[in-house]
Parts: sequence; structure tokens; C-alpha cells
Amino acid sequence: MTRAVLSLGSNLGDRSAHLRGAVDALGPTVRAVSEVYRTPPWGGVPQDNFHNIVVLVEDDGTDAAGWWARSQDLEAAAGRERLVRWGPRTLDVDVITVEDGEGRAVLSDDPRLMLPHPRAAERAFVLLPWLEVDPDGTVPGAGPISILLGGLDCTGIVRVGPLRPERER
Ligand code: PH2
Ligand code: MG
Ligand code: MG
Repeated sequence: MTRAVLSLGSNLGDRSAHLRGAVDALGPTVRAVSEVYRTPPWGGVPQDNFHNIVVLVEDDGTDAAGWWARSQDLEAAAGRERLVRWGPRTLDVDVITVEDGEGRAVLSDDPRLMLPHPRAAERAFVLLPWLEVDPDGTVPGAGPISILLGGLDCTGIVRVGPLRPERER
């Protein structure tokens, strides 16, 4: 059994639909979904605001590589194209942390899936929605998200509200 923290973002096309499609596809593994946060683009590429959420997932048969594979499938299903690093995207799914069945952090320095995510501790667009669904969460090696957030600039981040179900859209 593993638990994972996933950060999802979209700033191209119907942002809510892309996020909703991914959450629905994660199906019964989903334990919690944060509200949607509208966030200014991080990383220096001029582009539209993102919608970001954090999803907590848990599954018996999925290891860290399995969560990475799922994230790639979700991005492909949303028509994700890789054009510009940190540039606009229909859907980005980043695996932030993975815990094994005993609650131990899974660490990885595989360049395809670094764990914990190497920039999570610097990104308010990850930590704010994460704090909402997991107030005691920590970034392994960096510290509690509540403390990390105190050192970050949250200017311009707006909590928009819950991700609506598909039928209400
Ligand atoms: N994702 C990026 C680059 N910049 N900025 C925000 N606000 N939200 C994101 O999800 C995001 C970003 C690359 O994955
Ligand atoms: Mg990302
Ligand atoms: Mg990514």
C-alpha cells in the first residue's frame, strides 16, 4: 500500500474540466481533493494563471513508479504537449511525495521521478492546497508545510472554491 500527494495544474483550455477529468480517472484511489486555487504562473514564463489542486491518493497495488505512470497517462489523456519548460499546459500532474504502508517516505533520485518533488517546498501553489487537505503534512527533508509556507510569497493566490462535479459544469 502507498499513499501519494499529487499536485495538479492547468492553464490551457477548460482548466476545470482538465482537473475534473483527472480526479475522476483516479477514481477510488482518491482520499481527498483540495479546493481549486487560482495561482499566478511560477517560473518566469509569461502565461495565464493556473488552476491548481492537490489530491491525496492511496492504493494497494501502486508503487511510486506506478503513480508516476498514472500521472503521465492523465496528462496524455488531457492532450498535454511538452513545448516549453514551465510553460502553459492543459494538465500537469506532479507526484510530490509517496509514503509506503508503514508511513515511511519513499525517496528517489531517478531524474524522471525525484521524490520528494525537488521544488515542492518552494511552491506555494503546491503547499497551500496541500495544507488544506493534510494540515500535518511534511515535505520529507524540508519540514512541515505549515512552516514552509511562512517563508513563501503567496501574493495573488486565490482560493476559487470546490472543483465542481462533471454534471454541474
Ligand atoms: N506548473 C509549472 C510551472 N509554473 N505555476 C503555477 N502557478 N502552477 C503550476 O502548476 C505551475 C506553474 C510547471 O509544472
Ligand atoms: Mg509541474
Ligand atoms: Mg510535471
